Amino acid sequence: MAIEQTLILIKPDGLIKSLTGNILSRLSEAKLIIAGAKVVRVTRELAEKHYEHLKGKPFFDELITYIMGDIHNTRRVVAFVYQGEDAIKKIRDVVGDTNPELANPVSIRGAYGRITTNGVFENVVHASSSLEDAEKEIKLWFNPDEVIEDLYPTKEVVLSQVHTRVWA
Ligand code: IDP
Ligand code: MG
Repeated sequence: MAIEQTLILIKPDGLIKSLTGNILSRLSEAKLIIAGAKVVRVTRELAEKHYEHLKGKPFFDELITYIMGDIHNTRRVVAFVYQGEDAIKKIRDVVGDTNPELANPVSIRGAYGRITTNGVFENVVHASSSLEDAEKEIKLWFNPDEVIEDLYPTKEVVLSQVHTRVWA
């Protein structure tokens, strides 16, 4: 079976419910390696790119508000790249169905997710659902140097006049 990589996000509800440790323990059942990890401030632009396939759905605006952290007052998610054999399916199995009420009760979403009165599925984590989605999502959330493996082709560019912050 092929080595794959997949993007996992601990969504704002997972963070404020203090579920990070539990979620990582459950994900470790898939016996994969972590190739990248970081805390990300979620801008509207990032949120809308991540969920662009859902534009036009009745829950889209609420979903963007949710992933940006505006509902839970925490504008951050924790992002991981997991890598290993059959990673996408293995992680999706541990994560469970999109709808937390239909998800297997022992899956992460089944155990910790809920449907809000606004109808948003607050399902605690995101996990890529196909190879194509994984590539698109990992490239969106991580720069090549933030992932410890060479996952996709890169190119070198010379940047001039780049303004960046350094420690004072
Ligand atoms: P996935 O996260 O299982 O891959 P997607 O269809 O890609 O599911 O949807 C992205 C996210 O949008 C879901 O995780 C969930 O938070 C939300 N969502 C999806 N479908 C619905 C719905 O029918 N009602 C409310 N929220 C939904
Ligand atoms: Mg999806």
